[in-house]
Amino acid sequence: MTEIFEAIKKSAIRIREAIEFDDTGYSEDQNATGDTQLKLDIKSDIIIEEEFRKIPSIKEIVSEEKNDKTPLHVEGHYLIGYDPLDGSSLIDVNLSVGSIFGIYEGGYAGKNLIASVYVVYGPRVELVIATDKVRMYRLNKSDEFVYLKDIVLNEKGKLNAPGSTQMCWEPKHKKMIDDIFADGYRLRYSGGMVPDLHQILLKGGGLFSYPSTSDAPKGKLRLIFEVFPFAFVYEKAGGGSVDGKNRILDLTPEHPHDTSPCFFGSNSEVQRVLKTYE
Ligand code: P6P
Repeated sequence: MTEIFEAIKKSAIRIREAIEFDDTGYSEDQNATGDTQLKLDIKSDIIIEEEFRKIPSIKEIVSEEKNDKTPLHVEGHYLIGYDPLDGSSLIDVNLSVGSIFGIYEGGYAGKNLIASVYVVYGPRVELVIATDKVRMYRLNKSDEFVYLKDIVLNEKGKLNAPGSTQMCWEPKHKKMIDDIFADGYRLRYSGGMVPDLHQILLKGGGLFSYPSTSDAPKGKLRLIFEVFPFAFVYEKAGGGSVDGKNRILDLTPEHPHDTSPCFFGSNSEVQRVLKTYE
C-alpha cells in the first residue's frame, strides 16, 4: 500500500496548488448525488485518477464525483473509494477542506476496509494515514510529508460538532445535543467534515454527528467515500463510530453513493449516542 500513500501525497500537493490559484466557479455538471460540481471538484478528481492510474496494484476506483466505478488494472488488488475534495463549497469563504480515501480489499463494505487516509487543506497541509495506528504528517517547505505523531483519542472529550439542519432533528437528537452542551462541551462546527473531524481527533475527543433528519432520513454523508474511512480512523484512534444503533464498519452499502446517519467520537460520547437511539 505504500505506493498508494505516495500517490495520495503527490495528489495532495497538486490539489493544494489548484485550491490556492485556480477558478473556484461552478461547472455545468452534477455528481451522482445531485450536487452541482465545482470546477475544483472535477480537477481534483482528475488529478487523483491520474496518480492512481500509475499504480498496478489498484484494481478499481470509485469517486464521489463519478456515477460509476472506474476499472484501472485487471491484475490489481486494491479498491479505492474516495471523495476528491470534500466541502469544496467552503473554499469560496476560505475555510479548510479535505480529501478522503478508503482502501478496500474484496468489496466496498465496512468490513473490507483495510486502511484510510485523509488530507486537510488548511493553514497547513496535513495528512493522516490509518492502518494499525493513526499517524499524522505535515507538508514542509520541500514538499515532503514529515511524520509528526500518532493520534489517540481520550475516553471522553470536550468538543461537540452537531451537523445538519437543526429544525429537522428528531426531538431525542435535539435533547442529546442540548444535554451535551449543558455538560460544558464547546461548539466546533465549520461545515467541512474533514477539518471538523480532524479537530476533534487532535483535541482529544468529543462528538461529530450527522443524524437522520426529516429532510435527509438516511443522512447526507456517503458511506464508501466519507463515513467508512473516518469510522476506521476513529476506531484505530481508540474511539468509535455508529449510525445510532449499529457500528458503522458493520454496514454494507447497496449502491456506491449510499449515505448513512453517522456519529464519530470518543467512547464515552458514542455510548451516549447508543443510549439515546436504543
Ligand atoms: P450541513 C460538505 O458539503 C459536507 O458534505 C461535509 O463535509 C459536511 O460535514 C456536511 O456536508 C455539512 O452539511 O448540512 O451541516 O451543512
